[in-house]
Amino acid sequence: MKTRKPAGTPALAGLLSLVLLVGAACGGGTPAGSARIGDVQVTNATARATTDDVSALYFTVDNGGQEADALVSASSDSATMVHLMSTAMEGMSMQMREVARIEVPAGGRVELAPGGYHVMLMGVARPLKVGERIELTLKFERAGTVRLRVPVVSYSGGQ
Ligand SMILES: [Cu+2]
Repeated sequence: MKTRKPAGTPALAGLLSLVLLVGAACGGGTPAGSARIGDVQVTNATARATTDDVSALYFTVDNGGQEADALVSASSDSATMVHLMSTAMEGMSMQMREVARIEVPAGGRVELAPGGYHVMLMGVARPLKVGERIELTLKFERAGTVRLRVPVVSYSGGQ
């Protein structure tokens, strides 16, 4: 059973949500490597420090909505080419393939991680060093486009 709130409460709640919205827009409450758009939450984004002009980005996507969504493209001003890719064993070797979309089920989670899905950067203009942050824009089919700042970290092992 829902109880009726006192008359003054809705206005106060509205004001509070407005304050939260402004805070989020200024990036005040959003940690690096995280962003939210609609029902989609991106967390723990990291970019691989470079030794050449190639890098990979990894992050977690949670879909809190009732409808399936999908990551359909990514872009960054740090690289000339940005692709969605999967890594999988094919025969005896690990193969990377470009994918058109990465599905995020309703109420579900997808992890982009070494050895699996990742966002590949090619033609990285200048070396990405540990501790700096790069800009990343992600486009989701339903939720829309979100921009985040991604910390560069050191990884060992394959992409
Ligand atoms: Cu790749």
